[in-house]
Amino acid sequence: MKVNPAYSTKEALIALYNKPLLELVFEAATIHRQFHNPREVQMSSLLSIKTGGCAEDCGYCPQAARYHTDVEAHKLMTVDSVIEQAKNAKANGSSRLCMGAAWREVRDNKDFDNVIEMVQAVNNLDMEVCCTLGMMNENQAKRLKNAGLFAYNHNLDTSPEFYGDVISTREYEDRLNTIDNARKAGITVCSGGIIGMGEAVEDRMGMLMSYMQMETPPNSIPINALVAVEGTPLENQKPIEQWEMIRMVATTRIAFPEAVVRLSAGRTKMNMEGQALCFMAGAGSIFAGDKLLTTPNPEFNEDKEMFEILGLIPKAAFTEGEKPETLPDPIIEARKAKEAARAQQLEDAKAKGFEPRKVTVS
Ligand code: SAM
Ligand code: DTB
Ligand code: SF4
Repeated sequence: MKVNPAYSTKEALIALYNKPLLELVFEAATIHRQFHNPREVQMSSLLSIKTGGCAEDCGYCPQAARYHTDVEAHKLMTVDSVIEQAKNAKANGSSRLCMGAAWREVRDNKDFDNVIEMVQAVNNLDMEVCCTLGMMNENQAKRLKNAGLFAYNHNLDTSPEFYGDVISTREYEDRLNTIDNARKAGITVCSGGIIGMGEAVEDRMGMLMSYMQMETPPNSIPINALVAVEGTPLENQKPIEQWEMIRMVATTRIAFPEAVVRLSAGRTKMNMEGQALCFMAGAGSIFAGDKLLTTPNPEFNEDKEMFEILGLIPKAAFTEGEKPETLPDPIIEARKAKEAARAQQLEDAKAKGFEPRKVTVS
């Protein structure tokens, strides 16, 4: 049951969301137990591989170049430092690494070649690899899939009606197309949204309706509470009550029984009891580690303690799908062959007594 036929209209979802809280949590917990092991929670670590300087105008985002936030822009990380961070995340219990880039879209350039190498390397560590790189076309999706990408994160964020109040530099349709491209390439889809941006409950349910109308709804649905960052247009947005987060998680759980619901940004503002109710209501994943992309998140140790108290266990990698095979990437292979040929030419020249010219810089 990919979607719950009892809640396939916006009206039905709104009525569900507004049910007495404990009734809602009970219904969600019941569904959760039919489709998932309620003790298992996936720990996924986020890594911002390219930070800030983004051309888009997403009103919530501290990485948009046009807003004056404290985020320092950084160019793409090296493959080696990504591997180091991935090993650290794995050692702390994470079974998935989600690499995020502050890009409007993927471009076919050296940076993307490097991302392909990162995906290959992290897949070789037996971690589920997820990327969130902005818009991408079908060919780019295929390249990522061949590199061993397990999931692509691309959020619709809110309803089609409210979208234009938050973002003007791209359309809802663009987001839907990228999600389609990931699907066509055989990559699992992680797509959800943010609550607390000033939207109405109708918009929250409108977003769920967009997922309901997909031929295949997302495999995982992250629910983020807005992290209101100084300098962004949403900096003064009133923080949501944690009850709203619990309602959103529970409603998503009931509407999409097979999906993994992710309790995502906003956990630093929740207490353990609030998070416990989210797990009860069907949250099956968290972002782990002291940083999301650019903003704080609970430390690994805090979450370890919470897992112990609540009797939760970290979920192993590839329980929801097979490990993708990493195939050779023709572009990277061609580049390596060219580099090897050049090195060989240099060796041959040296063997013939040729010394490369020394350049002295005064
Ligand atoms: N640039 C790519 C894109 O927009 O798809 C990938 C990175 S972007 C930061 C990934 C997601 O992070 C956004 O779609 C949004 O849902 C979430 N996000 C960004 N800033 C946030 C904030 N301040 N609070 C909560 N979620 C946020
Ligand atoms: C998602 O839905 N939430 C994550 C992940 N997918 C990429 C990102 C949250 C970002 C919060 C703001 C920040 O740290 O910059
Ligand atoms: Fe750029 Fe993504 Fe932030 Fe939008 S959410 S400004 S696309 S990094």
